[in-house]
Amino acid sequence: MVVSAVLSIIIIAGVATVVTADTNVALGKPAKLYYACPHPNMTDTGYKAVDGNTNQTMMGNSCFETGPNLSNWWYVNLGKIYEITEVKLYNRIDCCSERAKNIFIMIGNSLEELKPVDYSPDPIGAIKSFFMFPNTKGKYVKLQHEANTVFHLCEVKVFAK
Ligand SMILES: [Ca+2]
Repeated sequence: MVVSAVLSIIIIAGVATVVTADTNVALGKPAKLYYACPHPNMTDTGYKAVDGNTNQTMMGNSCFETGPNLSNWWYVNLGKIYEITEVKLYNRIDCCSERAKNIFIMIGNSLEELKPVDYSPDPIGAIKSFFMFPNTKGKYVKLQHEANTVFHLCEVKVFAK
């Protein structure tokens, strides 16, 4: 009887975890990048990283692309302050994946007070998750790319409580 009761509690706890799973709060939010590639018909493609499409090829019309700058950035305005648990980056995989390196992840309540919370000196591979320390809060998530090349990603998910 006692064992049964304990098992019930564990099962209930498991269900509760699923129900309260962190959600991607970047989806569809305003996103900007430093400098869109001056390709015909391309303007500011920052929104493509929050369009919900995780297609990782440039032909899939799902990826943003900057110019070939010494430094690049991309940011999303989450609309309000969230406790952020994870930032998940989807790299372009049809070409040039190695360009997504030397990326600082910055979080803050405004663009003027961003703080670096993680850094990837190496190429991120196809998909990379960055898990935040507890109580990491912010309204803006910015990626600072210091690789002296084009910066492209196909989706950025920001999970929050
Ligand atoms: Ca996308």
